Amino acid sequence: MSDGIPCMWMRGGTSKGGYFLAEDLPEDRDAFLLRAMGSPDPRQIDGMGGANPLTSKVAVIKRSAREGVDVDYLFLQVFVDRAVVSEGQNCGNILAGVGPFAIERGLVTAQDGQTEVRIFMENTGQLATARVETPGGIVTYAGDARIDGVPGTAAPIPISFADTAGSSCGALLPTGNAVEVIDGVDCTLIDNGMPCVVMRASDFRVAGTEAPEELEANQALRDRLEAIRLKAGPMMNLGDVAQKSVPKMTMVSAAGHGGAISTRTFIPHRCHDAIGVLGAVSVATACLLPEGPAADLGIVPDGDEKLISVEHPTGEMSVIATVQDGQVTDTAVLRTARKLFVGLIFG
Ligand code: NQM
Repeated sequence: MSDGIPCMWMRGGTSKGGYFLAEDLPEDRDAFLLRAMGSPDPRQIDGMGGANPLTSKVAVIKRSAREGVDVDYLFLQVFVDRAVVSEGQNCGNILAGVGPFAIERGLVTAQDGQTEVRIFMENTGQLATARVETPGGIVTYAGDARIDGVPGTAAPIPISFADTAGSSCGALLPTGNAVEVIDGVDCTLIDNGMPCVVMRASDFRVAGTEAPEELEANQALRDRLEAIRLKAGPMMNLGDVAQKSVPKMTMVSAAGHGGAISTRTFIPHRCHDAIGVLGAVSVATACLLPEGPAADLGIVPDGDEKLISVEHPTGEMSVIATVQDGQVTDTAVLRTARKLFVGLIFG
């Protein structure tokens, strides 16, 4: 066992994980993180991971050398049951803890009231801006904001994104089409911050409103989704995705609770209890396309600034999309975060 290294454990949005200063991580980073999380093991019993992809996450943060940027954030997905640490996706939930962490670690000077933190997301090369509550120049995690999928309330952390189209796939619609037919299923292959395959739930003979456990227990459904995913990967310029956590597989149906659309998302082998932040941004954007499963089923408001409520198993995620000349230019979401502990972690 190595000497411990400094780590902050945080809930970011509906995810949870370890936040590290880049300079603190050892050279054998991936081996260290696998040991720290307890992977590979479905229970992660020998480590800090929570036996779910959503609680087996890492943020690596450093002061940025880029103009107009405060910090660089690299997201790492530590696989639960495989010895894989992947830089191959971004995470907009863990992102919610990056601003508070950067201030607490002295990388950003807090203002009295609120502090804006400009974050370069290294996985995809884009900028996010988070606003952190800092009364008296000190980060506060307590507040009145509520996000679905997390009990109670916390300080609001609004996050805005610019230029996320084609973050990993090179273009919003990497094949140039709003609809591709894969294995007989209409698919929108889209990337507005997260590569997603958007399909009608009804094409899989499910309602799309089932509990995640029920969908996970449906092996025939999982097999069909994985077969489509493996074909979609190369079409989306992601190459062979057998060992990757993208693209995400989202089945959509008509909204049932006053939102724009209802979703059930495999990420890609577990069904998300909610939906990822950038996953929701990508699905909301799919609702605004001229055609496709989400465009057909989604109900979106008029105007250039659209509030699109993406329903998921534990509530909804509101995405505000700014549209110019028919293109989504900026998006924003509301998240919260909580500091859980600060200490040394052993790998
Ligand atoms: O899409 C889960 C999450 C995510 C990713 C996943 C995320 C995002 O909920 O931006 O936040 O899709 O693997 O943390």
